[in-house]
Amino acid sequence: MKPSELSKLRKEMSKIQDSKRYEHTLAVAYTAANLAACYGENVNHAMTAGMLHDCAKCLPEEKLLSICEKRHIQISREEYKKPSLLHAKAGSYLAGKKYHVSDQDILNAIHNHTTGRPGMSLLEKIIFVADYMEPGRRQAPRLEQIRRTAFVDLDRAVLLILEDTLNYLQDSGSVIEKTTRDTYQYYREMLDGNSES
Ligand code: DGI
Ligand code: FE
Ligand code: FE
Repeated sequence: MKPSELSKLRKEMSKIQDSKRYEHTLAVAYTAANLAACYGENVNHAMTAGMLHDCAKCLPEEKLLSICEKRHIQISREEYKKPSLLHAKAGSYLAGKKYHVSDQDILNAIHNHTTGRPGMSLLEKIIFVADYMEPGRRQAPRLEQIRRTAFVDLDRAVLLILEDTLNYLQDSGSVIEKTTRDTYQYYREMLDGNSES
């Protein structure tokens, strides 16, 4: 994706997203670009994935379900209960189909940006972390610590985010997708050993 194509994507997103979501999109793209520069990832790929990660966020739930059903994208029990989670998978599909992204790593970064996945690539981790820490986010606990950690230990930042997300979801009684738990377990075992279950 050339810089000129990136500016096309920006225009597209400004058309389909409300202003708050569009601000978030730009902030994720630039935060991801900075993390990419820090860790030696392709900055252009990071910008593209950041720009498109929420391209399906403004679609109604029925549309998210119908895109996934039609394209035989697997839908879990939790996703049927909370179809908004599907904006990541549907967004990845649209990034390829509608926005002509062919790089599989970019498509995966969009696909996995909400739940993460065990063994994420560098780009996937960058998008996962950028989505959570972009400057417009205000309400999360440990945000300052996570923002600092992101530039020195990306895996640790992923773990802190998953820990806080799971706590939040548990406290609010939300359905929790298995992948979110599996991703947390994976990074906890990787970083802190597997002494606890
Ligand atoms: O689309 P965004 O709001 O920018 O961010 P996102 O795609 O990471 O979605 C954020 C929400 O997703 C956040 O409130 C946490 C939630 N989330 C992540 N994993 C799960 C989840 N929500 C439920 N119900 N279950 C999960 O496993
Ligand atoms: Fe999202
Ligand atoms: Fe987002």
